[in-house]
Amino acid sequence: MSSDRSGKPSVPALVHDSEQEETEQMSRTRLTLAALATAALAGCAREAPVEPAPVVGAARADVRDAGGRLLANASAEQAGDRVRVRIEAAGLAPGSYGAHIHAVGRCDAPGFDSAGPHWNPTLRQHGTQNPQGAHLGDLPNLLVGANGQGSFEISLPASLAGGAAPLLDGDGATLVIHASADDYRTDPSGNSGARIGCGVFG
Ligand SMILES: [Cu+2]
Repeated sequence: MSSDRSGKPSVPALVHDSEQEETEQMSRTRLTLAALATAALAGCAREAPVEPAPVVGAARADVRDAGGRLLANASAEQAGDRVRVRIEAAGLAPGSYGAHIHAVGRCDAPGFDSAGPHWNPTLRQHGTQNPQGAHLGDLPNLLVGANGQGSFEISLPASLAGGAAPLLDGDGATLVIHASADDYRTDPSGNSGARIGCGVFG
């Protein structure tokens, strides 16, 4: 392929570009026509049909202690190209707790070692304040107030299902809560202590 001085491919690429543009223009036109047809149909109906939001997946996890007592509810939802994770305390004493997505969907009490390490498909170290971090499964600490309430929501650049490294891969995933706060920098677990609660995403 020939190149101009800037190093960019010249003639063949231009031909290709214009062909591509034509194709894109045609599909844009088709989309516009389809949208107009839909709008026209909607206008005729007594009630305009509401286009349902695409269901792309959601998972939940009940985080329980070794005795089976509920500590928190967690959810993970695909929203565009991100996964939105929510956690809400439901039976934790006031305090700050490390919370992570762990790589294996299995919660064997009492130690929950079966949940494996943090979910880390990008092979980083632990912690958002670690220059080599962070794990994709690293989450903010769950802060529980005097009234027992606490929650957070975070959006991760990840896939719930499908793609190269989905959250719900063959061996699943868990939400683990630790005894202490995560310092956001110490590999591999932020000095967050024992695993006191675990819930399998499903
Ligand atoms: Cu953890």
